[in-house]
Amino acid sequence: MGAAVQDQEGKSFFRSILASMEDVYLSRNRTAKAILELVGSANNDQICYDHLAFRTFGVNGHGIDSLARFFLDFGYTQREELRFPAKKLKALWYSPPDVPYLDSGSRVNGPLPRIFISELLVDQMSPKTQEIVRKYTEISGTGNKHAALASALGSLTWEKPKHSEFEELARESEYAAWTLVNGYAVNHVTISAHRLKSHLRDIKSLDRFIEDNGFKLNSEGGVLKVSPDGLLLQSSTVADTISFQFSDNIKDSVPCSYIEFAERLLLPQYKNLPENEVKEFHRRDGFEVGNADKIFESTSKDQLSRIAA
Ligand code: OOG
Ligand code: NI
Repeated sequence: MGAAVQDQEGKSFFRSILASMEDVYLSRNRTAKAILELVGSANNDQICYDHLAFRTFGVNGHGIDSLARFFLDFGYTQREELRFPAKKLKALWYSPPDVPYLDSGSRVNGPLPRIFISELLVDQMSPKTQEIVRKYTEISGTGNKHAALASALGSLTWEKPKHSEFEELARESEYAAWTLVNGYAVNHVTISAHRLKSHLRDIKSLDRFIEDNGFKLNSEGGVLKVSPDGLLLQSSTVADTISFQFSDNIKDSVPCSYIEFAERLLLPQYKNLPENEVKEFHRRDGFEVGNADKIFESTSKDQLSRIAA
């Protein structure tokens, strides 16, 4: 890890930034906040983040690289690319450096999360969508160089759009509309189910617990998303909405963020390992296009309207 700089609480500079990104996320997303408290109270407050996810506009340096640079500077390693042709998206994920953490460390002070960053393939969008996206990324200027800072502050690096521009984007790509109003804000954090200590470590129990407490899960393709190898299990809530003041003075609710759950099962070669010897690297790593494709829908109108109903 590059910077060993410690803040007054002895937390590394890098973790302080993660903590600010998390603060923004918790302040805007009451469902995520409530679920973290609920799961935390059932688990001695021991929650590990499997990954954090971000969305970007893949145009003129505002895409994945703009935010990835920050994580690479702090020791992260770029891993596989994922493609979503129908959604016109591309994603990359990054694995964390092997750094010490307190055994009692939870969330941003626990094991460092993987990072999942996606981008809209802007060149493949309609002329109208391109025009709007290019307008705001141009207004941003060199804002792309400060993506991590924008995320930690919860600021857009461009001006607020007009309501009609948001609607125009939403017709072609809900991802584009989401990114226009949320910018580099954390799209979701993911609770590592298998690292929980209670019975909730089984993702099916965790999903039931969440639903029994009155929260709606993203039902796209079934609540539980399972990778073809059967080893990566994921589910997520439906995004919260926030009231957004557009530049033309129209106020409307827009989707913000959601929370995800992931259980990574043991790789076949380690499946007989005694439980107390199991480390994260013995488990299925990475992401899965088929799962991710459905998790993206956590911010979609379809899923949001199920909540309102
Ligand atoms: C990301 C959706 C994919 C995963 O873990 O596969 C994902 C997004 O909604 O931006 O989170
Ligand atoms: Ni995710």
